[in-house]
Amino acid sequence: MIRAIVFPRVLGRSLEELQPALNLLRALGFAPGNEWHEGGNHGIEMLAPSGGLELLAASAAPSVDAMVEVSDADATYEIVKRLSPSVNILREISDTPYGARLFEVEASGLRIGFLTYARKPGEDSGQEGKLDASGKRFALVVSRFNSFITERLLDGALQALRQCGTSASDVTIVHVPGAFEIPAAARQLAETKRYDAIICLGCVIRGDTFHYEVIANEVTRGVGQSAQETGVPHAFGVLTCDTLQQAIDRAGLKAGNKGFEAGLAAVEMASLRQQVAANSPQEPQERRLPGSPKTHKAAGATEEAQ
Ligand code: INI
Repeated sequence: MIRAIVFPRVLGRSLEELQPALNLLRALGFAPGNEWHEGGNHGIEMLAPSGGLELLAASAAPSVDAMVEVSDADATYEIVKRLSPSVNILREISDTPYGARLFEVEASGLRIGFLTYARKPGEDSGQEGKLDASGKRFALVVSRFNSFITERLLDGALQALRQCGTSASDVTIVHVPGAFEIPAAARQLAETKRYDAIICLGCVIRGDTFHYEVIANEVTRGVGQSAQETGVPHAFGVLTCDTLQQAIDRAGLKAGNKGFEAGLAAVEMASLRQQVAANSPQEPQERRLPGSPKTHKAAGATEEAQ
């Protein structure tokens, strides 16, 4: 009946002293769990999808307090390196004798190892985008309606882009009046083909909005349609909430920051798109002058004017 295990660990006396470790764990996708404050003490759970205890019979204590298995230790290492100097690399990434890729870090006195086990021969986990945004360009469309929420989403998305290696000159920010206007602006940006992904940020609150369903449906449909018809990945960071409290929670407090998640999704999808394109054999393209007839290459096909 065990559902989860949590290791309580004191990393300091104030919340500020936890920040480097919290930033590290958030940057890597740990989800915030319960948070408590009592008698000057604070606890913040950071949760992984699964975990376990490792019991050791050994002559020395382990070099780290926790070991975290990740899907790609090399990509994780790239993210962690950018968090320096608040995070110290204790052991550079390298192969281990037991066939894993491993590195170790320290933040706020907490020592963590990150590792990926090598794949067995013939094991194919499928393609996956990398959280490496270097050299990629992103456009963010942010609605001004409920701006005290959408500006927090924007901060979260920009933080995700920075942590994945995007330079400021590769980021374009466009503001629109409300969520309803997001799809049109996103589409115009996508059609320029200048961006590897578009990040859409907005906030629709049922409590305040008589036509909530109309706007929420339209922005969702419009962003999806723009992604499908332009082929450019669009990340959906538009909050559709029942209450203002829900919106506040999803824009940086209890339930994380959906803008940050949208930023990571944009980076991953931009990378995946590049990988899929690189791995797909290209149809030989015929050069055609504007207005000249289109030709069919299939055997026996006749030439046909467009
Ligand atoms: N726009 C939002 O982004 N969120 C809302 O909650 C909202 N409400 O409450 O109406 C909202 N309305 C404005 C709408 O998106 C358009 O900007 C407006 O209708 C002009 O086209």
